[in-house]
Amino acid sequence: MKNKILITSALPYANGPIHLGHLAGCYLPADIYYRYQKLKNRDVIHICGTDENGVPITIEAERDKKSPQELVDFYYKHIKESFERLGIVHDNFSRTSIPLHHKNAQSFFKKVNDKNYIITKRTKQYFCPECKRFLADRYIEGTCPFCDSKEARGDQCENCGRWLDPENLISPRCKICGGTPILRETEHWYFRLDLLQPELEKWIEPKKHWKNNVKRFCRGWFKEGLVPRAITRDLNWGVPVPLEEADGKVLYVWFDAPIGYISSTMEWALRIGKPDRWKDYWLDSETSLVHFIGKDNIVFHAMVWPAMLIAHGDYVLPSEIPANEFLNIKGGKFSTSRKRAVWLHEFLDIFEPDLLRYALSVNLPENKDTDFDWDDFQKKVNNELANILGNFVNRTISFVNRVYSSKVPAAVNLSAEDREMLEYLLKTRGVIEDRIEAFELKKGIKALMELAKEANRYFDRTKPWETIKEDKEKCSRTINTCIQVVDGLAALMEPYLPFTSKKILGMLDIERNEWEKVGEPRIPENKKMGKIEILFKKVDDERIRIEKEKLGIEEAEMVEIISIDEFSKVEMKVATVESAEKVENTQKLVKMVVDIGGEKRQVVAGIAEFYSPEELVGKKIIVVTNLAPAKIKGIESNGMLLAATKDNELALLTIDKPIDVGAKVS
Ligand code: B3M
Ligand code: ZN
Repeated sequence: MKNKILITSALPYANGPIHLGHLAGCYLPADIYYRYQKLKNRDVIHICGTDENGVPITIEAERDKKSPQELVDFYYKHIKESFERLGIVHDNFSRTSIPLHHKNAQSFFKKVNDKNYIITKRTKQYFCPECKRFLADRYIEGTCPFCDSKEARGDQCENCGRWLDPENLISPRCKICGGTPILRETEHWYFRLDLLQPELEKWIEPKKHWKNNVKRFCRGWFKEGLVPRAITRDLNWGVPVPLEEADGKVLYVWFDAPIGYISSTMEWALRIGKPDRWKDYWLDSETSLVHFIGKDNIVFHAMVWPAMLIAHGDYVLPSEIPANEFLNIKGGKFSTSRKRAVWLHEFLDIFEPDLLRYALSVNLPENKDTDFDWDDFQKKVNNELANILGNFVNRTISFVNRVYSSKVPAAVNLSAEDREMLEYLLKTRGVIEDRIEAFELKKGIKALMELAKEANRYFDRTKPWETIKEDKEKCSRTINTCIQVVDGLAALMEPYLPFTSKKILGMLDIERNEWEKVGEPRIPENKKMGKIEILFKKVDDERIRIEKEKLGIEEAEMVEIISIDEFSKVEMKVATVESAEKVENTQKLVKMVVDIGGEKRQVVAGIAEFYSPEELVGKKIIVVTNLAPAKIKGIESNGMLLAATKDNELALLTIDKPIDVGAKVS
């Protein structure tokens, strides 16, 4: 890792509040990474701001019956405050509607234009006869030509992530009136991605360690061959195209938005009274530029933006693009436009910020989509934060208060056991460092929780409540060791749980954490403790019930509609169970051999609590036969049987009149 780090997180559109999906996608990971780098005393800044231009804003403004300016003013403030409440720290949180950004984006465009990376094309564009206007990207919806999603927008399909041109859509419709648009001639400016493909490929080639989702995307695009893309729009809101002949046109929002990273850094430099400071990052090839984004932004950050930077020529290119998958809410996608979400500001009206930071950190969609679930949230808070982490800190400090009049006892003659505990602390620091540097933040927080578990075990094993009577010296060094671990935990949790970390520092009466000292006994003998506090209040069932009910209304609407084509990809057949046995050392699993008609398959299923092996043999059941084989507890399962479940009941699907084994189900 280079020593100078410029962290950005995707600029959220100022068209709605922040929800948990946004946070898990990039804002929380960026903050964890930033706080960690700060603790390591690196030269690092975190830059963000709201994305306030383009169609995403005008559409929402029309819907809300507000002017675009009113809308962005409202959400800029709203988003900034929500981030602050969650403890997300930005060195600068800017907006792309400010004059500085307009000027900067225009000069970027001009330079790229002067270098002949931009051409004009007269093309036909959709015009709505009903609304009497050209329909810029998101004003058109239709069917995605790649994945068949019915709700693809004119600029991008949210379902498959492809970047689209409005003309690509099948059965286009006007988003304002629902009518069918017609094609009319207009002129637009196109960015020559085609010219930049060779250099882009060369640039991406060595990024071997990048996540698969990013590399896969790029490979796909290169294979198809890049083509010039329109970077202007017929719209009256956004950054005007800085050319006389482009009256009434603005830059496409995805052209100006990433330039916003530079503008925000410039604004920061001005604000701190060192107007040239931004150059130290953007103009120095020694800067590590790290873009935290969600997977729907990959194409713009890993292809279009680097191509823009190469074309421009002055600035550093991204070093890292950690792109997370999606956090779903019980199987459905969070979405601002569809108003189905758990909103950050509402969450924080009820719960402490660190509860959310923890629940999201241990469940980050780093390599695959994950789910947010209220029951799971409750378990994480009560069973992990409160019962493990909170418990250890609390039992240690209350012991000091009760037995040692709130003063840290001495650590004389540490035993092997005590030293092992401190070594475990030091080792955990190393693990967390390695994981965070590798953008595996989830593993970092898990290592922290393991440390808290180990610390509780150490406390239980050394039994200070007994040794205080029998072996006072042992008791004293045990508690001293525990205090050092509490201090170490405070430092190691700071990137993830900054509010809790601060509370612990208060309880230890210590000014600040020192990352590099974690593992050394930093808290001196006789140090007087501060005021003790409860770290985590448990979340009760009633609260969870209320939250689930709030979502429950929306849950019904959440059933995803799929096409017949998607459904017919699933091959199901009638099968008979030839033999069945319980899988040893498991409660639920049964291993079966089933005949699916001329072929025998081994299938493992979690039905032991509902059917005995004897009951199963001879039964005719329905099996999905074209699933990729899976290993369940190390045993290969090559098929999935169908069953209905509700409230702890399970019934296998079968046929209601005789038919041959192997018959297809559809
Ligand atoms: N505003 C998209 C989004 O919020 C877009 C990101 C811009 S990053 C330069 O998902
Ligand atoms: Zn699509």
